[in-house]
Amino acid sequence: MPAQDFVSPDSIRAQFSAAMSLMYKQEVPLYGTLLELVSEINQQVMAHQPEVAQALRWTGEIERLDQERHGAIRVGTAEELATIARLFAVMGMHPVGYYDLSSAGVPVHSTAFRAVHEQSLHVSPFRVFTSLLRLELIDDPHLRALAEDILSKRQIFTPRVLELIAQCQRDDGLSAGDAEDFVQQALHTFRWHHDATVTAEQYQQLHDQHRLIADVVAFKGPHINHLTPRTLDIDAIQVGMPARGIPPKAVIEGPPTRRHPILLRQTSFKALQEKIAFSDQPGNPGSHTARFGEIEQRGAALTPKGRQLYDQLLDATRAALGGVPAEANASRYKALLEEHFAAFPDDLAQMREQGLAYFRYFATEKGLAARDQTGRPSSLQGLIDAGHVHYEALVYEDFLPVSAAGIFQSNLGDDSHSEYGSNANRTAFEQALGMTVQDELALYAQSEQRSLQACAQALNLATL
Ligand code: OOG
Ligand code: NI
Repeated sequence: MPAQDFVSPDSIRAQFSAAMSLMYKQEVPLYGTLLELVSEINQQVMAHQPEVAQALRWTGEIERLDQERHGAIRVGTAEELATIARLFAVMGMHPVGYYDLSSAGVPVHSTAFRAVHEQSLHVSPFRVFTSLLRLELIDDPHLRALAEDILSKRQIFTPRVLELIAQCQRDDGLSAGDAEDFVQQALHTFRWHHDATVTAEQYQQLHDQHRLIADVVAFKGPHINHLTPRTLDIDAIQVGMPARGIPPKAVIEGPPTRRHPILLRQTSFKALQEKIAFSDQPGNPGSHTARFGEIEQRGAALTPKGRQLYDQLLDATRAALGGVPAEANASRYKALLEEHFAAFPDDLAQMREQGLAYFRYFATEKGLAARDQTGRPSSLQGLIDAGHVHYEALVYEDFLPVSAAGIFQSNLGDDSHSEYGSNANRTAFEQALGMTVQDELALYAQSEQRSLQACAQALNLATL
């Protein structure tokens, strides 16, 4: 088939993201309630804060806002991870970043599968935070062997999806019909399974070691454990959740409230208790808690310098709190966070001048009108000062390890703190994945560079 008859990976991703959202709404009705709340609050923000709406118009994010969401899965073996990578590649999603969660007591390491080019992100920013269980961190050899044995027997992909992945790799694309088929087949991997693959006793053993281990090992597949819409005002969401019957976690993860949001703020509601059937007692249901809801607010992508400042301020906040943020110290944590983050300028011009964030640059009407005039400014700062170039922060497309650990913990229950020490092992993760993960900072830098080039071209300048 000629390549022009293939559907673009971006469009397959958009279809898949919509299909996942529909499936999750049916499986977890509270997710639907959350979507309504988010949409209401987003409309209010756009109506009452025209500068926010205007910024979203410049960057085009206004068009992607409604379809913006991320999900998360946890896989059990290297082979599953490598095949998931091939499945996501069909949709133009590539592994970006390495996250070590072991230091926070969660025996997994992770990456985010997402589109990498701003044009693709514009079509569909759908991302999946994907974690690989680290059985090597479990010190009970009997249990490790049990888990390995159970995992080696399962097949989380349908035969047809495996065929379509291979076909796409061979032909370098899928036709519209095959793409539709692919989306439907791929959905099966992420579905919830009411039937556990283990006996009640095995489930208990896995669960006693760590609830996460039971969640990964005891089921037929890596059910999507949450889908997360993007809000423009997470504080309003946090306050608005209880009235809708959604109990929020105690604190919002990430930076404090700001006029110009940075990185990522997240909150979630507690995981649902769901009935499951064990393999040896189908008539006597047990229960499992895994799936939950989450909301995110995205802000500026930070440069290495900005990120270092963020990490430093967050560490200092936590050190001052002297413990993990929870129900009992939530308001003190919030106050400490605000106090410490006063050192992070809340002003786009300052953030730009100090090299704290990445930006996107646009030629303005005024700049375009003056493009052939002699004597106009030719430096970036000069063009900005003259109103020939406008800039907005690049949106952060990734995740944060400390926040992710907080999200994990909030739905594992506060009682389940485990110790695994710090065990980052990016090489082992990449070996399991079968490829290297991309460096998110390089991606933002490239994106910024492309916008500068486009700007220079539009303004008839050799370079900027
Ligand atoms: C993933 C938790 C992390 C996020 O948004 O930081 C996450 C999980 O619970 O599997 O989704
Ligand atoms: Ni999440």
